Amino acid sequence: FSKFNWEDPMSLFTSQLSEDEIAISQTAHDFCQETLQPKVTEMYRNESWDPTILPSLGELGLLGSTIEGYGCAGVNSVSYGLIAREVERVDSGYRSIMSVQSSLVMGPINQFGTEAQKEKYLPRLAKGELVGCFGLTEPNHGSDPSSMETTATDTSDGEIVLNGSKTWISNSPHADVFVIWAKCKWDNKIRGFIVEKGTKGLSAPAIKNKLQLRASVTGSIFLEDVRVKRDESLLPHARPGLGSPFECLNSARYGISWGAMGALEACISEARQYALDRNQFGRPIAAFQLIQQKLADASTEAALGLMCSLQLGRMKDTGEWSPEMVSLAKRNNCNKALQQSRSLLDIFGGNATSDEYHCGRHVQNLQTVNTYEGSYGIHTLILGKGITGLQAFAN
Ligand code: TGC
Ligand code: FAD
Repeated sequence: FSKFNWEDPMSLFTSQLSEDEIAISQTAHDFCQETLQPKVTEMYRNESWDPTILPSLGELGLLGSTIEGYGCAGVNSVSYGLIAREVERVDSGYRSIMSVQSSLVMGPINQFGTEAQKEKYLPRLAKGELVGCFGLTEPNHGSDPSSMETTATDTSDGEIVLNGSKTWISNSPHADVFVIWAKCKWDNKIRGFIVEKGTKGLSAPAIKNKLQLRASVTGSIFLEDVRVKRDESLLPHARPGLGSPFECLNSARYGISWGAMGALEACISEARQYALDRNQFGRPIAAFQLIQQKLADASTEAALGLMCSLQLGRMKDTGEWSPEMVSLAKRNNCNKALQQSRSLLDIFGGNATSDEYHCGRHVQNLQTVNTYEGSYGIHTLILGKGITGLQAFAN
């Protein structure tokens, strides 16, 4: 028998990854632990934005990493997942900063943009010189973006006028490049537009005093008669309708399925060490059965969740995946990470209250992670539709 390794219970990482994937994972791990981990508590306390994070991720080739060319690394989907796992091992908010830039901004520009748009934006987004954000959610329309109220009007002189508002938008207060989804007045179909910071009528104030994801800045987007040039702004290769924004979400949701497991692994590691170090009744609390059950349950869910994400990544890399598989992985892994990290938090007793320990911060963050990019309930219904053929979202 090979020796049991609690950090890799099913030997996934020693037996299932290529040398390149292990090297990318290790690079991301070292950077995240050496550079991001020491500053996360302070950033979470102050809800601050660190302008060095995206450039340093860019320097290592970790932004838009699956894109070929334009200064991007061109790695496979499994590697992208491994990067998300390492970033979220530190904080879900950092992973948000990274995955919005990669999957939700560089992704649509690469997939649906013109050559000129790709050359203009992708190399600088890949370096982290430009910050991107993705505006789909609106104050009155979150789970149901098809009812969005933001509009695009064609002025027939080559310009588009955008009006509306978006809310809960990661990175927006610091964004240089806004990918905005709007309903076009000429055919009532949703299309994507690139809007640059500084365009008249565009503003993106921060939403302050969040209880979760405080290390990632989140904001609104207001568009008041924002005029853009149609050939510079419209993403022309996006299929009119919701299919194109959902394609971006498929990639981000897949990354989140890995990331949530990274956050849970961080909680397991910290709770295990705490339980070994903390004595009550003359013994380490790790020796008590109730504590061991929590660690066993959490380790089992992390191992199963990682196997699921790895299989999905392999299917993405061979093109044999489906959006329902993404929903299964996103739904399961986020929810299991939330439940199990919450259970592990009990191990810290009163110290669960202190931000000296990271588990409580992960629990807070995972509430959001279980909600954005399609809530647990919405992914339940996507799977329900896949299983029965009947949609239950609306009448
Ligand atoms: P429905 O009629 O089912 O579909 C509309 C069109 O979209 C196509 N489609 C997809 N295409 C690709 N991938 C998918 N996963 C797709 N799902 C649907 C579909 O084929 C159809 O195409 P067509 O050509 O026939 O028009 O759509 P619906 O309006 O009934 O909505 C269904 C529902 C509820 C599943 C959907 O609206 C949904 O997923 N809601 C959740 C919204 C959401 O996830 N928002 C995320 C906002 S971004 C974000 O949260 C970023 S946080 C990032 C971070 O910080 O990490
Ligand atoms: P609602 O849609 O109002 O849902 C409320 C509850 O009702 C949920 O539990 C939901 O599951 C349930 N529900 C809704 N419809 C149904 C139904 N048919 N059947 C059963 N239950 C249902 N959006 C972006 O566009 N870009 C971003 O960068 C972004 N970043 C975010 C960052 C943070 C920190 C947060 C909190 C959110 C972010 N979002 C972003 C928005 C996020 O995607 C939405 O919050 C999410 O999609 C849920 O929408 P909602 O908040 O409007 O909730």
